[in-house]
Amino acid sequence: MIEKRTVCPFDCPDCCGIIASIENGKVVAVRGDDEHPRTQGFLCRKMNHYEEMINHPNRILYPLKRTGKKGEGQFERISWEEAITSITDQWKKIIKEYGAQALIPYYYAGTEGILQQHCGKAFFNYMGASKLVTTLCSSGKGAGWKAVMGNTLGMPAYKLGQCDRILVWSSNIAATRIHEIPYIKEAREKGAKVTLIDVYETPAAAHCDDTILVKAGTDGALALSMIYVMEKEGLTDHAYIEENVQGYDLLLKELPMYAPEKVAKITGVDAETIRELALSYGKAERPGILLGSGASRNKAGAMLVRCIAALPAVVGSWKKGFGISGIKQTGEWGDRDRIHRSDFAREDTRSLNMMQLASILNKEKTNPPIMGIYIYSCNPVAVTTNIVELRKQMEREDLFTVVHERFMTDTAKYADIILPATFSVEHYDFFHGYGMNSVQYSKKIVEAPGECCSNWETLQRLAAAMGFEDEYFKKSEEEICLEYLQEKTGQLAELTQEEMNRVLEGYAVEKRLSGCFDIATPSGKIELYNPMVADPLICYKDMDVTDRYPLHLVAAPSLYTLNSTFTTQEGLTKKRGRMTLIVSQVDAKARGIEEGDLILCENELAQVTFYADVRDNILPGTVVAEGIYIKDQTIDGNNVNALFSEDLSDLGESTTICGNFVQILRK
Ligand SMILES: Nc1nc2c(c(=O)[nH]1)N[C@H]1C(S)=C(S)[C@@H](COP(=O)(O)OP(=O)(O)OC[C@H]3O[C@@H](n4cnc5c(=O)[nH]c(N)nc54)[C@H](O)[C@@H]3O)O[C@H]1N2
Ligand SMILES: Nc1nc2c(c(=O)[nH]1)N[C@H]1C(S)=C(S)[C@@H](COP(=O)(O)OP(=O)(O)OC[C@H]3O[C@@H](n4cnc5c(=O)[nH]c(N)nc54)[C@H](O)[C@@H]3O)O[C@H]1N2
Ligand SMILES: [Mo]
Repeated sequence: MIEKRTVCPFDCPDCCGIIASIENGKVVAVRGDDEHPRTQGFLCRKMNHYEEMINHPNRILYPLKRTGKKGEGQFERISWEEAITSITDQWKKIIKEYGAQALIPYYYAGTEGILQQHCGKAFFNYMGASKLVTTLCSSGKGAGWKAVMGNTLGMPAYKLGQCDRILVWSSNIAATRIHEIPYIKEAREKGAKVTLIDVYETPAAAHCDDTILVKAGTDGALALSMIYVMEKEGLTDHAYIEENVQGYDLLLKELPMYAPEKVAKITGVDAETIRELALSYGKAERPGILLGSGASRNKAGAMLVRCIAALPAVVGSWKKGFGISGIKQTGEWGDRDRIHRSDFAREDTRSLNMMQLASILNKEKTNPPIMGIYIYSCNPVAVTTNIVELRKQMEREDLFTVVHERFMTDTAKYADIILPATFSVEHYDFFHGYGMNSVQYSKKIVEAPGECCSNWETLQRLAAAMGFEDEYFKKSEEEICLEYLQEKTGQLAELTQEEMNRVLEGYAVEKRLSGCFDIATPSGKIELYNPMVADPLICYKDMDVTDRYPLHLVAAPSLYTLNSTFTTQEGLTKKRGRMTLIVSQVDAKARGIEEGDLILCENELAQVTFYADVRDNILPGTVVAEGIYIKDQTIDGNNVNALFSEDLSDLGESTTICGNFVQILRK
């Protein structure tokens, strides 16, 4: 048996180091890498048995051609040669008849590796296909941050350990940010109080001193009310504001609207709790916020983030490097455009938003119509929105669908041709975690089973058959990775030779940032007033609730799965349990619903059946669905995403999967 170093490829801030045990050319076990600077030998419950996923009997090992109806999942094996010829013949036909923009790639973060995640951009830019706007995750949060802080980096996560007051805001750290927990523990041991602010009491509460439940989407009002109290109590830092903050004078005039008594009605948080929260935050020497993404996934999500971003500005804690973590907290490692190849793109190419896939595929809505889609590293039929309509569009007989996958996902079932994809241990790639400022080269450590092929090598085969002549498409993935890592750009330029040698050997190398950054906005100030955006001054924006659909529906992560990844792992899905909707006792009682009842959750888009999980630790008016259930694991064929619209956030065009409304009734 031999051991090789690798990295967790999945979409999570942590980017854990892994040691894989290999026997007879197969990964037979994995453990955390003790030498990883941050994750230090730890792996989450999902990754402890990565080998089971890699060696799973249901893996797709050969190219497949559809034999049944779209969506049914019946396929037969074909050769790679036949697959490549059928795909490229069809693409050439589409390009001739409709133009290259009738084709679109569709991808997201099945793997976080920089090459394998983004390599399709070079290919489809070269082709001239429609571009995809990739806002499935937290672009609203990013845009809100940018509107206030410009390109300033957030607080590095390790600084949470030095904070004397912490707000874990809209993040289920027990599921999604496990490596922040030791910092929070460290701070608590030194006496810091830690408060969770969420719409329901998640498992993250076990790592906090108390929980404040807030009505979904109203956190902006809560933050502004905290500013109201801190201003009144003399806890704002006027000298800092004078020099570094733009628009506070304008905000002061609006603050009376945000008195705790008024905001209590908006947020469901009582006035006394708001006051206490504000006082403890305002009095802290080193206050820190760990901001997750949930609260930003609604139509006013970027504005909500702008309000929260104002908190460290008005108390002046940024000057000591204490502010907000969980957001843009890593620098760039190298020049990503080496992979994206925007130089291949044509200027007049249209861009289409991935959250609106059902509309994109609707020939009446998109002109020229989309006639071909190439989906890789993403499972849109399970993870995006408006999926009842999406399935209908995916059934279009004249839509040519290629899916590059590892498993027979809900999406792959709609493919005309499926191509078999590799796991991270079977291809070359490089990573840099989004929660920690590190870089790691991930070598191919075992041969792929069957005829599985990596994202890049698959595109190379397609490029050859399309007649793409640029030399770039002839480079091996190992070559691309090594050239990228050895070009001295971004933070790669700051590595010593010794550190670079470690990177090339496959170790993660971390660069610790101080957290004391210059404000990188156009004005050089923190912009509570930003004249470049639609609502220049930060404010609270109301949600449009209707009587018909009075409950705010929130999608939240599960401890046992990662989006739709890991839904193939029987052990994990068993622990995750059946598909439930978390409902408050008040809302349940009002509808005669009891724990475990089958309930129908509905709005204008769909009706979805759940089991009721009735709790007292969620505010009335909000219902929560944890995790993504693939079709076979749902109760009536639909998961929660059937209830989410294609609406986008105010800035950043992000998904609004935490901001739609529903009604529930007992079945
Ligand atoms: N186990 C596991 N780990 C994961 C993932 C997973 O699915 N499972 N997903 C990965 C991905 S893709 C991402 S983007 C990251 C996300 O990780 P984070 O950015 O840390 O965010 P989440 O934990 O997803 O945040 C969701 C939380 O926000 C809460 N929330 C929703 N709306 C509101 C609101 O209006 N106000 C407040 N205060 N809270 C609200 C939800 O109840 C939920 O607890 O995690 C990654 N890690
Ligand atoms: N209800 C609900 N919906 C959500 C969320 C939620 O919490 N709740 N979270 C949202 C968020 S934050 C995100 S980021 C998205 C995530 O949505 P996606 O990016 O679609 O993520 P996954 O569902 O994990 O699916 C990734 C797919 O990529 C495949 N894959 C993995 N590695 C490779 C590879 O190397 N090559 C190829 N070709 N394929 C590969 C996997 O088999 C898997 O089917 O979902 C969003 N949707
Ligand atoms: Mo995400």
